[in-house]
Amino acid sequence: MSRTTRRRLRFVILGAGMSGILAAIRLRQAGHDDITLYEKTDRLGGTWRENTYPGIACDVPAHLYTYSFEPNAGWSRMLAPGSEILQYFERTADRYGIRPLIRFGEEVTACVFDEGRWQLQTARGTRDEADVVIAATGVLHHPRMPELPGIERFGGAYFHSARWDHGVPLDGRRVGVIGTGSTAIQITSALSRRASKYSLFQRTAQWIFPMENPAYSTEEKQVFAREPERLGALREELNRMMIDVIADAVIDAESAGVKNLADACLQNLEQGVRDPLLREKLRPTYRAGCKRLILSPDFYEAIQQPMAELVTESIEGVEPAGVRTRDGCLHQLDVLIAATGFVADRFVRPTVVRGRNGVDLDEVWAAKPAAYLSVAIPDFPNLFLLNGPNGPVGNFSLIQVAEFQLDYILQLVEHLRDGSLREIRVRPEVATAYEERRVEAARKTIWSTGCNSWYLDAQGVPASWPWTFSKFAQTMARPEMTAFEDVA
Ligand code: N01
Repeated sequence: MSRTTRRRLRFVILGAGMSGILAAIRLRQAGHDDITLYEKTDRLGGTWRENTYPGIACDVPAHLYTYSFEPNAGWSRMLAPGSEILQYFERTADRYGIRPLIRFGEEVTACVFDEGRWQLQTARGTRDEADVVIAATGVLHHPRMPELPGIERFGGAYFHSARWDHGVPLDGRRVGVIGTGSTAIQITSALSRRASKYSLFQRTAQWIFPMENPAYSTEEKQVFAREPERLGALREELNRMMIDVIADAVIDAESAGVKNLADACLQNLEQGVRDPLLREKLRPTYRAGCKRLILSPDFYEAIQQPMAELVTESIEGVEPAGVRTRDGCLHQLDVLIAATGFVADRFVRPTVVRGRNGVDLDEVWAAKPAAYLSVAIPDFPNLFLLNGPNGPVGNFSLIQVAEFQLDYILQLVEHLRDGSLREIRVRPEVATAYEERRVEAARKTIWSTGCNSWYLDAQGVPASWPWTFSKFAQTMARPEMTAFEDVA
């Protein structure tokens, strides 16, 4: 088909976070011009709009958490703070003219495939149509609240880490945080010196990898701005480090890399915690890397502050004055924060998605969410996911992951544009075989060695890409078109 007779495709992107903005930019660059992003809130930025807790920063080096086509010479630190990251996305969206494509305050509630097109409806009643839908709805998006008997009687302020109430004063107050995931660790580093009493309620101890977080000097930033090749070299170096030291190590529970990680974490614990009793409380009983590895330069210092207390007794309930633990102790608090993570298996849901012949995504995913290469689902033609189910999560930069996935999707979509395919449907048998291989490999990873984490699906299998990063890059470089079928 000649360029002039190519189909003009209409795209709808769900969500204006990191991957939705990426999709809009790259679709435009590929020559598509009929694009709408639906964003349920009034601001872009996804997770970085929602998570504003004290101490928030990315937990991969910021120069990797950057679009490849939009380097940022100005990152202030190795692990840049969340506010800078949000500004980066806003700036990038403006620079590439994406904001006018976004319909803010419009939550897509239904996507129904009918006669070759997706019919969409929003909570406000807007109806729309698209040839292609890209779900860029994020992963860790639905806060998981703990069950706390008596919480309704608590006299202080109570909220989830992703719903931070900035009206609540913290300085000089008694602050309690539930959880020891990446979020709680960052909050602890930021708050344990500010509170008059800081209580960290730990259910499970965490391995902490001692990642330094140096500031970039003004001179360094100037060099990065002047000499893009220096910035490129830094990015490459950080990429290699993250892949070699973490990402490729954790996929083999018996690898030398995993042992090195464990040694570094253990040394950090032994040298970083002075009080032997506290050290034992902080010592995990599962293997390093089994939960998402926590990278922190200063958590152990923060939890050893005079006003900080690590509470390892389990929580019995909440009373007006604070949290009562099983040993009978009342931990009096003014503020209680649930840093208890997210329901990690929702993806595009609760949007109702119906594919061919009325097949309901919620039913297809009843046992667990799955997608071929985490991008495409049988019976849901021309619907693609970014950072969808079982994609890479092992301390990768999700921007890098989304870029690979998007390049893959763009190649698929080319078949619609040039008319060689009318619909892009992944063959069910191919998707099933892929998922079987993935599950088998996932069982050999360090994530599968006996801890509990948000990486595990309902069957206890790690919901992640279980192979090397280079295998991911190779697989996504070019779609295997025999995996797909057209309209029968
Ligand atoms: O959540 P989590 P998170 N009673 O699920 C505990 C990303 N992230 O928000 O281990 C008591 O990891 C739970 O205990 P246990 C990053 O990918 C990125 O911290 O299940 N405790 C655990 O300690 C990260 O992995 C950045 O026993 C309860 C904690 O709460 C992901 O987000 C920054 C409990 C939850 O940990 C999620 O991290 C921060 C209960 N009822 C986070 N329920 C970036 O830099 C749960 N817990 C991009």
